Amino acid sequence: MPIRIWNRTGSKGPMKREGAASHSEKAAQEDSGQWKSGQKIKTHKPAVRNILVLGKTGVGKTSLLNYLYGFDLPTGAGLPKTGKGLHENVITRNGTTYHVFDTWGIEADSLPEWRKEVLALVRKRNTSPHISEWFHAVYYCFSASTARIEEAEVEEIIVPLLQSGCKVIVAITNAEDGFRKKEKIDGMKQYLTEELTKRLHRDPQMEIIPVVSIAGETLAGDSISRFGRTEALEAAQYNLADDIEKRLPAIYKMNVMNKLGAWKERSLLLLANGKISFVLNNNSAKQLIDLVNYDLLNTFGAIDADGDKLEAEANEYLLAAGDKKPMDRRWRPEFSRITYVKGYEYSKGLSIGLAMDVASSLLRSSKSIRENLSRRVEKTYAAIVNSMKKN
Ligand SMILES: Nc1nc2c(ncn2[C@@H]2O[C@H](COP(=O)(O)OP(=O)(O)O)[C@@H](O)[C@H]2O)c(=O)[nH]1
Ligand SMILES: [Mg+2]
Repeated sequence: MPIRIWNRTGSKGPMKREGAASHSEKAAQEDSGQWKSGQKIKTHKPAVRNILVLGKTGVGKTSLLNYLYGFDLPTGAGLPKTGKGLHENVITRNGTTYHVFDTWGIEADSLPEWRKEVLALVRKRNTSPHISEWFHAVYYCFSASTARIEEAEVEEIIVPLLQSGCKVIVAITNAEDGFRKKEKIDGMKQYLTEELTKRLHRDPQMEIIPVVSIAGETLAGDSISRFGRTEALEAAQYNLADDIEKRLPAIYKMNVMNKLGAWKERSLLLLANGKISFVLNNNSAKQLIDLVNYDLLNTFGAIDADGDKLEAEANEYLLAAGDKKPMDRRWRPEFSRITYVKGYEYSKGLSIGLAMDVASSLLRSSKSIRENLSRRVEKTYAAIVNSMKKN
């Protein structure tokens, strides 16, 4: 299991919100940079939106981004198709910074490869403890000119994205009037909705928006104007509070699992290799288990510190977004803090039991002691993890 080490330096100060503030209170808080609880916040996180655009080569991804965000990125077939990947463009509008990720190189035959890459990237960013890394919306483009929708695009990209809680908007590009265009667009909408409903077993709740990103002329000489910008931008509108509420518990949980997993690995290693002596009155087995328990307490401490940090960051973002809804205090899933692994005590010192200890010690190999202790570690780990699964 990969172990994520979170940066836990930085100020530790959970900014708990006491309750919802009214609009005027909120304004006052913003002016003074204070929460209702009176804790000062020095820096406001700027509003950040991360937008990703996906779809096969030539469907009009780059043109859509130019239209929606006012970029001037080169489009069209004349472009050298060098390499594959993501290209990040940044623009600030009304105090919000948009990081817009254009993609290129998705040909039909490279879909499986792409799916893996794109989904891994989206997952990595969407589960980051840093809110500024989350993707806020993904535009998936299909062109109404070809009206082609590959099953793999739906099944292997859009469905997993929706399942992971990502906001996906389908843009039907090249939506200008043309031969049987309306029929094609309606057909695409219907197909997508049916396929997604079938696969998700629910209403996909996904907006499908026809767009014309490039002004032009029809063959008959009529001019075509662009459209769909307002709808496309509105569909990507984003409620930070909702998103935080949705994502934070899972991210916190993942960190708990990673930290506990790391503790288990360290403990098993220690129990497999730590010194166990059989000299009379030796407490080496107990010392090993003391180390394991001490490490577990430290692990709980680290989990709490990470949780506080996550909460503090979320609150900073909520404040910057002018949100007035208090963060639900129950966002941190509870788990039972089993504070010790019961130790096998090889000897209790000079006591009446000493003779018996010595006798039993001769019967126990260090191997069986190690096995016994390792099992206890596994059991403790399983008990803690199971206690968290319930909520
Ligand atoms: N008529 C029309 N042409 C478009 C539209 N969107 C893109 N195009 C054209 O389609 C071609 C491919 O667009 P591009 O944005 O480079 O596609 P990408 O490979 O997905 O980034 C370019 O020649 C664009 O001018 C549209 O809505 N209407
Ligand atoms: Mg492009």
